[in-house]
Amino acid sequence: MEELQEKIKQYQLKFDEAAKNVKSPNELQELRVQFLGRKRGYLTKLIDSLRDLSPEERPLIGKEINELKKYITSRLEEINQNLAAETRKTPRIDITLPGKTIPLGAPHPIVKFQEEIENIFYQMGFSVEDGPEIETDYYNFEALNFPPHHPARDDWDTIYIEGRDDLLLRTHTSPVQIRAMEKRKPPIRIIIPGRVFRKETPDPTHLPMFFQVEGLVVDVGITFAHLKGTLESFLRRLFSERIKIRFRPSFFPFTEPSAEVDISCTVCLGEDKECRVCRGSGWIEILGAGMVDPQVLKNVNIDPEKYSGFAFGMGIDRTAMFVYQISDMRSFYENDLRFLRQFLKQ
Ligand code: 2U9
Repeated sequence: MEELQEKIKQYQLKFDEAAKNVKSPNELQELRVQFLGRKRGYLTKLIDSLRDLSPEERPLIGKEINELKKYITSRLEEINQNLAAETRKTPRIDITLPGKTIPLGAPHPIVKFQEEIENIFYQMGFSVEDGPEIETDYYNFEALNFPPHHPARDDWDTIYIEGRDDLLLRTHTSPVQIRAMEKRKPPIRIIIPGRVFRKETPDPTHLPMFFQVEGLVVDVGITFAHLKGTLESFLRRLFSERIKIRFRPSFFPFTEPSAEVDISCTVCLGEDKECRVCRGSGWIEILGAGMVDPQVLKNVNIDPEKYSGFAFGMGIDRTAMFVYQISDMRSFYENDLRFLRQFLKQ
């Protein structure tokens, strides 16, 4: 009987020792089977050996075995709880699961299109400049030969800064060319893409903020032929070698003579009288341009007797609408991912 009591003690010690090293539910299960297993568990063996005891001794040892069993059962449960809490703290990672896609941003279609334009001019020897979006009346109008209070200003529906009648949101990127000519002497060959602002109610073809690209070339002996050649090669690179190009006389305060540039409709090739893009005319108006007015050169201290220049302007959003056949300019600014994602693989 003493021998059996000693064995019970030994098993308890053995259990405590083994319990310390349990680190996983699997190990816990092994321990459970080792001690409480129905067939070969240590406790089952102890119970079997009760047979060798006298009927007086049996209840005594039986009780001790039962207590050990209760002890082991409650310790196993305790360890089980601890392991579960541990797993909640450090969740196991299933490395066989497919990875989560991290959504990546992408350049806006207008930005991509602007970069395409920049690249073409860059390869023709132009550099890209930028300047302030908030401007003074002088840089936005006066230096560009808009006389004060002249009705021509009304065509540029200007947004003024409240309480500051000298400050406005630039209506075109032209003030940047004025600033560039103030800083540097010719030769000048620059383009200026950027945001411009006009007091407009949004509709499919007008927005109070849109993008423009303007260009300026000033040097000795620049003629209208340079203007034509530069714009023709730009337009053929941007659209297609096969387009037709025509120049129509026009008027801008800052250029003389001035022209508007049309390209043949890239959608119907002039063959669809009902074409939504060119409205059946076969032509799309794409650029404004002209020879820099001598007065504008004088305003920045460049001698118009020695130097001449040409300039041009184009709406980036408006042109992107033709290229991608978008019927409402507002689509570019609504941040609808279904719209934006269509440009991802262009
Ligand atoms: C300087 C001298 C001349 C820039 C020019 C245009 C013609 C033009 C419009 C195109 C569509 C604006 O976005 S739009 O509404 N622009 O037609 N812009 S010549 O001429 C300049 C600029 C700066 C110093």
